[in-house]
Amino acid sequence: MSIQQKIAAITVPFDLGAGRRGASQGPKSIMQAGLIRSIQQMDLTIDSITDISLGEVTATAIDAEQDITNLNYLAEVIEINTRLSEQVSQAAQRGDFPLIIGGDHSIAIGTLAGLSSHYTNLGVIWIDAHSDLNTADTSPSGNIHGMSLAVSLGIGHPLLTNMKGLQPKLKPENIVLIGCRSLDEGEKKLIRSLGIKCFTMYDIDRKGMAHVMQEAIDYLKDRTDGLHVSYDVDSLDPNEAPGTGTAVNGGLHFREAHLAVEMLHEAGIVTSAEFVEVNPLLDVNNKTSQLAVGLISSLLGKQIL
Ligand code: B3U
Ligand code: MN
Ligand code: MN
Repeated sequence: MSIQQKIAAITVPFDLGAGRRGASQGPKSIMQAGLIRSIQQMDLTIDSITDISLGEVTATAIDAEQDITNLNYLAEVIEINTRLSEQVSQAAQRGDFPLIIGGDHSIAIGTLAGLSSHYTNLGVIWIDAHSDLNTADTSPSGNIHGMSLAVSLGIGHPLLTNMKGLQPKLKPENIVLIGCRSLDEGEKKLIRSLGIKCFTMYDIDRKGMAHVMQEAIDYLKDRTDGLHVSYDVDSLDPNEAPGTGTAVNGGLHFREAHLAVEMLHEAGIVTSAEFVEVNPLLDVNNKTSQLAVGLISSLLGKQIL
C-alpha cells in the first residue's frame, strides 16, 4: 500500500464455510487485541470500518432442482460473499486499501469477486497450510472454506462460480501458494495441471523464507497490476497459532510468518489483504488474535526499528 492510501477495514464474522464454529468471533477478538490502535500508531488513516453480517437467509435463494451435494451452508456462503464483494468493490473504487478480517476462508470468494473487476491481472499470494482448491466432487468435507481458491478461478459449482452474476476469475499463473502441507488428491492434480506456483513447507525448509518470498515477489511483480494477500493463520505452526479450526503440524514459525509480510510491504506491491481463520474458541490466552494483529501491522509497514 502507499502511505497516502486510506484503509477500508471490513470485518466478516462468518464461520459457516468451516467445519467447526468459532471463526465468526475472529473479528471481535482481533479488534480487542488492539488492531485499530496498532494501525493508528503507524500514522495510517482508517477510512471506514464496515461489519458484514449475514442477516436472514432463505433457502429459496437456491433452486430446489439444483444439485447441491457436498456444499455445506451453500445459501449462507453465497449471501455473505455477495454482501462482502459489494463492500470490497466500493472500497477499491474509492482508491482505499481493502483490509478484510474474517471469518473463515470461504470469504475469499467475495473478496476476490469484489476486487477482480478493478484489475486486469490481479495477483494473489495465498499463505495457507491448505490450497483451498477443492470442488464439491473432490472435497473430503463439503466445507466451502476448502474450495474458495478454486471458485475464484472459476472452478466448481456454478452457483458459487457465478454467484449472483459476480465472476471472480483469477488466472492460475497470477497465483502463488505459500506454506502448503495438507493437500487433497484433487487439489494436487489441479495445482499440477494448471501450473500454479506453489512453495510448500519443503521449499521453505530447503531454501528459507527470505528466498521463497523473494522468488514469489519477483514472479508476481511484473505480471500483475494489483496484489491481494490472503493470509490463513493455519499456515503457522499450531504452537504459534493454536486458535484455528484446522491446525496442521509443521507450519511457519513466528519470525517466518512475519518476514513474509515484512517483505511484501517492502516490495510495495500489495493492494489489498485478508486475514482469516482465527478461532478464539480454540485459542490460548488470545495468542492467535495477537499474532494476527502483529502480522497485519507488519504487512501495513510496522518496523522493528
Ligand atoms: N482440504 C480439507 C481441509 C481444509 C481446507 N481448508 C481448511 N481445511 N481450513 C477440506 O476440507 O477441503
Ligand atoms: Mn484456507
Ligand atoms: Mn488453511
